[in-house]
Amino acid sequence: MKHNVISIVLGGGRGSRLFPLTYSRSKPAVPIAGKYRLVDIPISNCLNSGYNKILVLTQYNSASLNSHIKNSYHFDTFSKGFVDILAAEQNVENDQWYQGTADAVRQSMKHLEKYDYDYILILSGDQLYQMDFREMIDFHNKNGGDITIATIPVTAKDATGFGILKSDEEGNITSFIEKPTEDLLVDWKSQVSEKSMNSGKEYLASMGIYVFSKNALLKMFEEDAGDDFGGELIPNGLGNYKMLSYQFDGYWTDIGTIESFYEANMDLTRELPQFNLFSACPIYTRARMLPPSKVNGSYINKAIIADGCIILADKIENSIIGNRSRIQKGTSLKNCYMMGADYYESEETKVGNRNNNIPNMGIGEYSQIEQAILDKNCHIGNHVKIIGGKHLQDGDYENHSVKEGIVVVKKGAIIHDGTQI
Ligand code: ADQ
Ligand code: ADP
Repeated sequence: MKHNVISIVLGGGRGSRLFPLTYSRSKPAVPIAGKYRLVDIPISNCLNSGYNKILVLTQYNSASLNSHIKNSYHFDTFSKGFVDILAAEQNVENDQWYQGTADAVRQSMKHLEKYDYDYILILSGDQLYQMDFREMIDFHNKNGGDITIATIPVTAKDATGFGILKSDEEGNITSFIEKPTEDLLVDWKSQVSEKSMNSGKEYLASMGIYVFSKNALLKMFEEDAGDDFGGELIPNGLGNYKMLSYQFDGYWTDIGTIESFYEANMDLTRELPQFNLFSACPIYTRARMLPPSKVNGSYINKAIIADGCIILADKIENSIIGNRSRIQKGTSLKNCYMMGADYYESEETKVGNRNNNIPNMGIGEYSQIEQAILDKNCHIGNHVKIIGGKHLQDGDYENHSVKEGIVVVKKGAIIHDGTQI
């Protein structure tokens, strides 16, 4: 059945947990898997589900997000499709930025008035998964829901980071608690499949993916001035609205922190990754017209190599090499996500680099890099050694940060010959 849906992607607050990747760009613009941006995931899920009216809410607008959306998502005039960015704006009635997820949606409602829709699909901007939202909205419709929350079984360890709920046999949500502390957890186990139970996943978590019937959402906003869905509107609304749990059993992961972002990217390099990039439902992104990548004399294993790269490296293992990366001879990379570059340096620029003692963009000769994320446009010299791991202390330095043992080299950083991290 065809539903009239508007999708709202919550593009993120300050994105401080992804710092320094979000230092100069908004969270939805963070590059993932060598050639995509975080925002491409929820947008592609919407498009693959047949929903092409999409708003991306972001706390601050950035040139890179704008240009990415503008260059990636084109619709023909007859489809009425769009992907628009709504950045938090100060205006006469409101001098505050979005205070939370519900507040962000509430403030955007005025922009929706001009559209005809029955359902609002609210999505997080920092999750990796593939989901057919049509099935979720069919479920919502068939069961007469006011609100449907996509849910997934998680372990006790993970449960404290999510909204946890219980539902009856028909899927009606009977109780909900946002990010319960460990001591509260005992009371929150749910009936889950045998497979989930065997892997210790006995708690039903909200995936932060919501379907609202239009009138239910408008009424909720009238009745509840709260700023957050998970913290306020959902638990407060229990009993007054028909809230349903829609259990999802595919791969889903939150990528809001450096550690989870890194793990999700590294997972893609496995022989059989949990997230399928090679599916009939494509992840859309910007078509860049780059040349195919070129590799000379390298040993490459379990790696994803994006477009436009020139690789002379000695060895690349369990790594993602992003667009336009250049890696010189003798260098080895292991467990790395190199985001690549936004442009190629001209011969003139390279002469300038040499005169100023700056390594060219990319990675130089005989360097060794392990357990690291290299943001775009890095200049890493010869004989550089960057070895991430738990032996490193978390911290933020001029050219890099360390989080949970993962070294993040900042965008455009200049790492001189012989540097050791
Ligand atoms: P969290 O992910 O912790 O929990 P939150 O930080 O509110 O919730 O973020 C939800 C999404 O909205 C993220 O994509 C975030 O970047 C974005 N977002 C947050 N504030 C925003 C703002 N002011 N403007 C625009 N976007 C904003 C939520 C639910 C839990 C659920 C988890 C699942 O509250 O119940 O379990 O998602 O990940
Ligand atoms: P990020 O991916 O880090 O968010 P942006 O998307 O803001 O970065 O930057 C990418 C865009 O900027 C690309 O379109 C690229 O062509 C352009 N760009 C950035 N720096 C340069 C430069 N020094 N010379 C030419 N183009 C550049």
